[in-house]
Amino acid sequence: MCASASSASLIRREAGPNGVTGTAPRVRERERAMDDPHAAAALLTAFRAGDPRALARAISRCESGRGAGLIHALYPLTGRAVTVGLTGPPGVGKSTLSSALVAHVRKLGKTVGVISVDPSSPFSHGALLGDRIRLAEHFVDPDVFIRSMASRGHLGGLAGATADAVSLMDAFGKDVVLVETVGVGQSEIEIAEVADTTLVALQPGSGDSVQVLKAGVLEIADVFVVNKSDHPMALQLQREIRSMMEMLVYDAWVPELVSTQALQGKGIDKLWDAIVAHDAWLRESGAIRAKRRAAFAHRVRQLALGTLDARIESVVAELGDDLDPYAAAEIVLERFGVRDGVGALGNVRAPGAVRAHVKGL
Ligand SMILES: Nc1nc2c(ncn2[C@@H]2O[C@H](COP(=O)(O)OP(=O)(O)OP(=O)(O)O)[C@@H](O)[C@H]2O)c(=O)[nH]1
Ligand SMILES: [Mg+2]
Repeated sequence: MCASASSASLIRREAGPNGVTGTAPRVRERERAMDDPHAAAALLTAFRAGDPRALARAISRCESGRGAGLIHALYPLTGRAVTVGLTGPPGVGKSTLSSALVAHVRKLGKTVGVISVDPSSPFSHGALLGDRIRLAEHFVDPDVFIRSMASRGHLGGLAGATADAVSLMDAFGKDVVLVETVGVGQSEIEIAEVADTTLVALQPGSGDSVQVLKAGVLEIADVFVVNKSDHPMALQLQREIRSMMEMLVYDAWVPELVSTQALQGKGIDKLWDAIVAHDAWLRESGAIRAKRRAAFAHRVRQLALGTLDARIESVVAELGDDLDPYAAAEIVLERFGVRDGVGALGNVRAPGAVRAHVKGL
């Protein structure tokens, strides 16, 4: 699990098809060639035949905003994989947990896809490298497909790029798809839109439980993972999470709380059991339909808004300075055929269902 000389060389070798280096000239050349319909058909054929290079190239196409045709062709094959999102603050042990989960799931004979998302900045390439080092032991396993992705620039934002990659891995036939993203603001909320089961990892002695309360993460967690449970404050954090949950009335699924020592592989079996339990509950209760419908709606909205956003920008750029914002917005909307004006729908309502209520409120 740690970075050895051999794992470093593996990372270099793997960086082409699987990795962060999607902009190499050879890749760009291949992408251009893909605009040729014969090449697109060949990619689909290779994908359907189970060639992992075709999966890597398909994800690259989606990342560069040219994946509509692929998703169109492959979407009917999706919906089978167990999809798991893993979020939490930097350094909590997400990649170590991912690696341990992959090892566990492989022992059960299942194939796995891992997506580690860099939600934001050019500064966190270090984090991506760290992810790759921790996952390096799995690079040689042909039944584990690992992909790092920076999602800026995708039409559908973080969720869009990641959702495409999840769809592709699912369609490719991976039994389990695991998405790791650093919990910074919006990204941890969005992860709940791309995976059926969301794990929120926290670490002792860091004030994490307060962050959970603040950021609305409580809403999205299907399983809380207290990692680094070898830390002396681990029990304290478990108590804090439990007492936070006691303040709520859950409509249906009550999040499970699992403690792990990812580095030593401890508690990983319990964590997998909790994932399976949640997945089974989703399917048996029928909740999976509503969940997937909401995820679908989110994805469509993001794609549509991403397209509109770019067009709105150019209309706004043409407007004079003498307009107030409402009048300006009316003009913009008219350009897109919306004649009822701003606020025709009344107050904007946040989409999505509320899963839990604070007791007594
Ligand atoms: N003591 C202890 N350390 C752990 C445990 N799990 C992971 N670590 C260490 O915590 C550090 C961060 O682990 P990562 O897996 O890189 O954490 P991450 O959440 O993926 O980090 P980012 O991707 O940078 O956000 C590493 O030094 C791990 O070895 C654990 O159970 N106990
Ligand atoms: Mg990581």
